[in-house]
Amino acid sequence: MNKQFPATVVWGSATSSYQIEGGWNADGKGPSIWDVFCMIPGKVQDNDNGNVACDHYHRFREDVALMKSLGLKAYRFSISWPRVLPAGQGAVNQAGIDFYNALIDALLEADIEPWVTLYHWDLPAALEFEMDGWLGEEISDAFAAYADVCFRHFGDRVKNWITINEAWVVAILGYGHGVFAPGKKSKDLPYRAGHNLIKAHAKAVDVYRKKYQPEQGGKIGITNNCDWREPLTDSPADRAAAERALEFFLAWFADPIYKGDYPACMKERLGERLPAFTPEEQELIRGSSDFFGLNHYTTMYAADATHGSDGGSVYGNGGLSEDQDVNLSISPDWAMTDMQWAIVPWGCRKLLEWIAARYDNPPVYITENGCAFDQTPIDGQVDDRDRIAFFEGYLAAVHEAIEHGVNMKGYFIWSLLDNFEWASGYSKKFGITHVEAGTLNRVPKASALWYREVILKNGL
Ligand code: PNW
Repeated sequence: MNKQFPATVVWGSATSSYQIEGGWNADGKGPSIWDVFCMIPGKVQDNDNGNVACDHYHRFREDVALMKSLGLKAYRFSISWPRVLPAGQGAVNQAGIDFYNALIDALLEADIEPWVTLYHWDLPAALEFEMDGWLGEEISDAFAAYADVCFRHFGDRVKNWITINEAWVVAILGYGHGVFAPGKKSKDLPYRAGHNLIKAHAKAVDVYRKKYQPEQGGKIGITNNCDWREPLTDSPADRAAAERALEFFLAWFADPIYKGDYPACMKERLGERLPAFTPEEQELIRGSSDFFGLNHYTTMYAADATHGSDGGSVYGNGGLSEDQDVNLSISPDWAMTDMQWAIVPWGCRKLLEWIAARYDNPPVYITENGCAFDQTPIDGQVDDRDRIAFFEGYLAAVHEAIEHGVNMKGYFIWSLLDNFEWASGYSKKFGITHVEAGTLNRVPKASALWYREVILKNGL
């Protein structure tokens, strides 16, 4: 990586609470829907669960020391809602507050900027029972009340807030394909869940802006995920299909926030199946993100399927493909990660340029980019050249996007630690640090040391 990035780019790595913390019932924490989902035989590969995970709840000081040794300037983590509010609402668990206070203080002590996600999928199980989770009318207010607790306790030191991580995954994988908690399979529920996720985000931002931002002076936004969709051929039909696929993926959530409403093509195709915002809701939602958070992993070809969709693949696909009339495919020439996600750096550049064009060049933070590869440590060292090649490619693409005028502000590697990869359990390893199952010893991979060089070269 010989290219120089603007000195203002924030360099970090990311994790999420359920994937690394463990301590699933420690010190008063309530159960989350992922705690429960993992108990159901067959939902997660090898019936793995996050009960212990990387034991970060007990070992966070070691992990912060590791981050410091890697030269990270920023660390994105998420707060476990049921650790702070065991029943999802009402009584606060002081031990949960103490844990995040200690983590935030340790990060600041190490000169690492905390980037805090409020919701990375571990919904309090109580709210699944009582409010029907993200399908319930009351859930957005419950989320805003939880966010208020976090701003109040942590906002004096946390200046970068992300409300919701990847509403698309929550809606499509949690309520459409049912492969993630709460495991519902439906053609209509994803759009209802998505609607409530957007409202929850906007209400939390409203609380922050009215009650905390003037005094605390931080930024708040949302992180959405999107793959790139490249037209399979140059035909107008395939080009339109690729555009439609991007609209059903990213504009579903970004259009309401940047333009005040769902994309026209979704409204036309879904009709009554897509809930509508009231004018008051539109007012609250429009402009509700101080930055554009983006998680990006891969690229697929999109072809028009107006005359018959192949239904698409379940995991890592573009949503409910029959609603879009899009067929997705990949090129046999593309290298693949262990997730079977294609490595296509130019797709990242094209996506960044698509976002800049559609949303008037907002400040963009790539809050996740990374790859799963499994390398065995040899003499306590991991030589993960595939991962280094991946980051070389994607960072070069990001650099090109900057040269083309994209307002790129930050880049976070997913992930700091090998961790619990949701329905794939511990079988997929995204970390730049190897965590040995059983012993939980942390070994920085070669990519971590390579990343330190990139940061040193580009840091202030
Ligand atoms: C993201 N898809 O998940 C999450 O934010 C992380 O928690 C996760 O570990 C990481 O990416 C790697 O998977 C995704 O099917 C899960 O397109 C599935 C998809 C995308 C992102």
